[in-house]
Amino acid sequence: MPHVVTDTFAHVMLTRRAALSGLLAGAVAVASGVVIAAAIDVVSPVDAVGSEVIDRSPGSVKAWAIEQFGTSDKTVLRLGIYTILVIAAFTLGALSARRRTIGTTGIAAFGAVGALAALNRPDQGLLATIPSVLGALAGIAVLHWLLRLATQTLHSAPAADDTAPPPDVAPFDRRRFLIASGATAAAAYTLGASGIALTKVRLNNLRRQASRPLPPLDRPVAGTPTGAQLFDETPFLTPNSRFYRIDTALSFPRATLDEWTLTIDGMVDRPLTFTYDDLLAREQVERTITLCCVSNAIGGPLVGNARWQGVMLRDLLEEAGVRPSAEQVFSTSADGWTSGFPVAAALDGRDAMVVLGMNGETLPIEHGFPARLVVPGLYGYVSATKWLERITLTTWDDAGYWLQYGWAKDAPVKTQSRIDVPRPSSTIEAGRHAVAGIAWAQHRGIERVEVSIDDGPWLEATLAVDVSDDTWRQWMIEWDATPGEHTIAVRATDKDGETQTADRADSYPDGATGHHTIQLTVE
Ligand SMILES: Nc1nc2c(c(=O)[nH]1)N[C@H]1C(S)=C(S)[C@@H](COP(=O)(O)O)O[C@H]1N2
Ligand SMILES: [Mo]
Repeated sequence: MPHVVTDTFAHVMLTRRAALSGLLAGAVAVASGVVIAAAIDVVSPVDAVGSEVIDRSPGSVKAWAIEQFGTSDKTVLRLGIYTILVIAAFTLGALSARRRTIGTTGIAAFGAVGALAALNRPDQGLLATIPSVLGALAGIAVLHWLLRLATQTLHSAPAADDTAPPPDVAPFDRRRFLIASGATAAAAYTLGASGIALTKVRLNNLRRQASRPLPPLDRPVAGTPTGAQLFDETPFLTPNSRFYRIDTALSFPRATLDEWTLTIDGMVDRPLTFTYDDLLAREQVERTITLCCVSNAIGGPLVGNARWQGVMLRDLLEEAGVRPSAEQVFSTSADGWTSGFPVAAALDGRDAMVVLGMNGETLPIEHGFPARLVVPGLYGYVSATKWLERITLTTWDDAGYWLQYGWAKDAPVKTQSRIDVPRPSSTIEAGRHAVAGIAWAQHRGIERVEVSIDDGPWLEATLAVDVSDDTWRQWMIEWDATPGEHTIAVRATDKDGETQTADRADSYPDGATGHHTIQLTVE
């Protein structure tokens, strides 16, 4: 029955063309969304969905993603979303070979998801649904157009005269379909590339604003004080480009300097609002403070040390007049992220700051331009709000972003230490070697660091100059390495006399514990 074979073959070919049509329609939809979003300066549908995924996924998943992928977590998320979109577009296209409504409904559903996600973002409005809606419409139109060209009448074999194609269905024209597909791919590519280019323009505009130099300091701090740097691998001051970045923002919040203000409100006598220039006009101070992430695994990279320039938070709070009933300093970012810490931490004399500059430069966008908070001794998730817009004095009834996922309300940083040299799992030559690293216990300070080799006695390491209780301290010890496999462990003691516990705990819910331990081979 050659007829049936032809039919089946024709069906397979049709399904393939339909799948390709779906893929191309999906590409046009997504690329249109990106370019329209960039043109009208709203969040792109993919980023909106990504942000919703971040906010809606369980706390354990989020913590896992940060621990697994660290600062690449966003790239991984985007790749995930694009993979799902490709598979969905392909499948919807293939299914549309038989029923067009499947493709129409499918693309419309994706458009609806994008629109709802955008609408749900704290800093976005109705306008943000337009890229999803127009993108979906473009996708549906392209899908129908390509499917019409892809359709081959199955019984167009010359013998079957009585099943000749109905007059409105032209026989399949391979050349036309290929040209149309190629043109669609080119269009999707052009749209996507324009979207990326427009997004870059926006980013460059932001960067230009963030490159405005800060006023000079009366008393700048010494960059790296003599004796603070014991080894080269980890600089005492982490350059901005190497400073870890952790946040939930897929694209930078849309704030321009002329519109930006910082408001202090809630349980205060006088609510205050500052413009960027207001803050710059105030006395500028600079402090070196180590910032770390609660998600940092033992030995992990989510810690950095920088010189922060800005104004003291307590000065602003005193001007506003904090009411005695206020319990929490609750802050909100331009993208709706929140954090909060006890009022005491802002007023107990520690250098809690509204930060405008980092390591002598205007605060980079990645780290919170125009302004952010930095509070020595507290993890970033309860205190270090970037793209800061509002500081509200309130009670504990308000819960910051991560508290909703079960992370601790009370989050002082835990005393930690890390071995940076030699590298874990490396192979080194027998002989004398420096074992070195960093230790931090912000607001309490580092008193002592000890190293144990192959579970031997704890040997006291040499400490770098004590710059301040709020900064990390480098440490170093000489080791006569003998051939074989070795284990090196480190532990620190803070100035309260508290020594790091050996008990291993995950970072959830208030920071990891345990001794950083490395294995290496000596030849
Ligand atoms: N707006 C905003 N601020 C934020 C976050 C965020 O997700 N959004 N993450 C916090 C967390 S968890 C940490 S550890 C620090 C990290 O600051 P950095 O990226 O400048 O290193 O920023 C804090 N500030
Ligand atoms: Mo964090």
